[in-house]
Amino acid sequence: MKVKNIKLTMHMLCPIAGALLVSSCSGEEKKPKNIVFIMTDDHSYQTISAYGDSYINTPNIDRIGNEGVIFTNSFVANSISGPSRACAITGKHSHKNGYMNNIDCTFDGTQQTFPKLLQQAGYETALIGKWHLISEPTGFDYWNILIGQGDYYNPFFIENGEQKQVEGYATTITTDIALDWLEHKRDKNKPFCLMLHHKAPHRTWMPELCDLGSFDSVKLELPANFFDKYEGRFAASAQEMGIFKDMDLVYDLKMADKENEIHSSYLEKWGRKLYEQDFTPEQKTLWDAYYDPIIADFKSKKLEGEDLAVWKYERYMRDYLSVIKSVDRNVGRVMDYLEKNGLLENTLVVYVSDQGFYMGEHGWFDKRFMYEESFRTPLLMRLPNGKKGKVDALVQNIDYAPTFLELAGVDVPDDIQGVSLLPILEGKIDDLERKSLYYHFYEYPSEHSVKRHYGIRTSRYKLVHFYNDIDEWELYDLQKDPSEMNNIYDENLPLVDSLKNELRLLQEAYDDSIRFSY
Ligand code: SGN
Ligand code: CA
Repeated sequence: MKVKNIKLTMHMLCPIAGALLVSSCSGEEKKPKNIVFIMTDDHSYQTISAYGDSYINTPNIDRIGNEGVIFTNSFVANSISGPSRACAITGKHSHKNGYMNNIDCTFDGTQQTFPKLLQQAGYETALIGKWHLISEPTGFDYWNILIGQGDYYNPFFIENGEQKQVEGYATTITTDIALDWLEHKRDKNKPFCLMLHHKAPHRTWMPELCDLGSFDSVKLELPANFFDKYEGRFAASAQEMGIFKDMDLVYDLKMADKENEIHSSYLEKWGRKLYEQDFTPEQKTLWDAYYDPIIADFKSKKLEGEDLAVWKYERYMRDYLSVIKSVDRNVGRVMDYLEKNGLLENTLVVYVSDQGFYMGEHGWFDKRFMYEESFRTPLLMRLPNGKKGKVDALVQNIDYAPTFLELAGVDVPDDIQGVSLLPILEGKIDDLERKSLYYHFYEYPSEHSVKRHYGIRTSRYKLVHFYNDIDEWELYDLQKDPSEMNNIYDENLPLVDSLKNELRLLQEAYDDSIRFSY
């Protein structure tokens, strides 16, 4: 057992300390200026009830949106973890912040970021949880980060440079550390910016022990395009992120039978990675008590073809939803803390994911594509005494940085490419002047084989160019075809020219040097 004897015990939360902070503030200081920026990893908007027709009830995440703004058209600039995070903290597209992919990039920590600018303006800044930008975090008074992707169970953290293993479950531990920082570690005389960034619900979707089986009796309906044949969409047909063909029975779906009879494509590559998970004996007993009967039942069924595909989809969904249950519960703990300590009235609370995720649409898991499920990301922002309701404006993750800076009264540097959402949050405007969004994904060749592509999305249309080892264009009318099944690029619509023209203008405006003649 490698688990070190380090346990984080949450101290009794003291409501009085926080209350003092607010009551000692002058009127001016009472204006909202703290920032709690919660980010999850791969959380789909399809699994947040504030976004409507959801697979799961998420009352605590919903609360942020119900008491604030639910952005219904929120997108990323590059749908993959490190790059998305780099866009968020710099307010710039990938080609400007230099972190284009998760494979061979290291974030240049000397560059301008919003935490640094806030820190220079007198903020106390903290980063807790997933970081994933390789270089050591800069611009934080306190940081306590997971190593790489981090583990769900008994994860290693690096606290201001010192490595420690903490017993327990990542989402709960990350929240414990954040609450501990809020209560005991920060300088309470300063405004603060807390980046609370969870590992969950990233692959391999390992639920917290208390949540195992929570969704086993829920009826799940396959997305209408689960058996997509990718006609007219070459890049989509070339991917390796299919639930049926690429999701691994042992590695992803935990069917690690003790008889070692279930074999899968990943076994050679990864070994029985799940068994290598650093469980404590107590954790392992509870884990096996849940999965062993499922493994036995699965083996007895001898499923094949479509039946196997549906079984994999359902197992994936049940695990994923159980992981979200813990995320939501822990968001509730943060909201309760802020409320009990009088901090909700002067804190902007933000809930986002680093990108969206496929819940079986097109037959997939994972992200990367500029298709809606992964290009979109949930965004809920609660500004005290601010606007409440849904906002349809096209917003992007490069907008968080200028929003936070404007809230803090810091001048937004000219080289930031995003736009502040503060006027929307304050109810001063309903829309931005921006009429289209730019996207660029670079991580190919790589895991899941999603080709390099860039594109433009307006409120109605999406034009995408897949390049590098292919040269394919796709065009969708999102009003008529929201699931993006029908590529109308070859219909020679006059629309193509105007969208290409707008795409060119965006590439010029954002100064993206990848410009093809089109
Ligand atoms: C890991 C996962 C991939 C995932 C990437 C990027 N494989 O490599 O499935 O697409 O992370 O995810 S795993 O076998 O290690 O789980 S990201 O959210 O961090 O960008
Ligand atoms: Ca991610």
